[in-house]
Amino acid sequence: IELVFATNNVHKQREVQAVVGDKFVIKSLSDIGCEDDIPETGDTFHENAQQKTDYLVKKYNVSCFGDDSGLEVDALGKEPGVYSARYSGSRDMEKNIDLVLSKLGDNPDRSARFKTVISLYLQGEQHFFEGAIEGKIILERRGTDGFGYDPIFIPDGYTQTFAEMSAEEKNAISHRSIAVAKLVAFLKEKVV
Ligand code: ITT
Repeated sequence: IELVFATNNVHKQREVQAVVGDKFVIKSLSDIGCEDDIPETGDTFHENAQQKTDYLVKKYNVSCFGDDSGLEVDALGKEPGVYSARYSGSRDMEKNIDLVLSKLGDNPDRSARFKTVISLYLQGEQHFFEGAIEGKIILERRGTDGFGYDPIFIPDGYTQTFAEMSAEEKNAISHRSIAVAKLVAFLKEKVV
């Protein structure tokens, strides 16, 4: 079964292909010749994820899935949320992290979570899969691995930031891997 993943990130594509097995062939946007910048204009992760699959269903009539992720900081009213990639107005993550840290200041409420929502459109049906990991925003950056807000996020029960962990350690517990595991479990059950 061919499934289009609404991404151009080959790492994300390979990650899903590796766990889903050979009954599914995961194609990226570039694999199907789609160079469009699919709009992400929703107010929620669910809306944005579904915008991606709706777009592909309408234009290509394919089975497909797409994801949206971000960071929610409780003391900031769950910002940056769907604006995580461009919180400061640009995609410069240095600026985006600085903005989170300065808005939080020395507020003692540091609770936050990363969230991923995956939208799947398969055999005429819409499905969602969610993953989240709770944690805390620290006062200053620590670590150089990972991406995005990883240097300022420590998951609950750990002492290292996501950016101090190895990729394997982070992937074992991350919001994205939780959502992907749910997607893969669903797909495997569908096709026996
Ligand atoms: P695509 O939509 O093109 O796949 P993107 O950069 O928008 O790429 P996401 O929707 O997955 O990626 O995430 C949005 C932003 O949320 C991302 O730019 C990061 O700033 C932040 N983010 C998401 N997952 C993260 C993670 O695991 N660690 C740190 N930051 C993350």
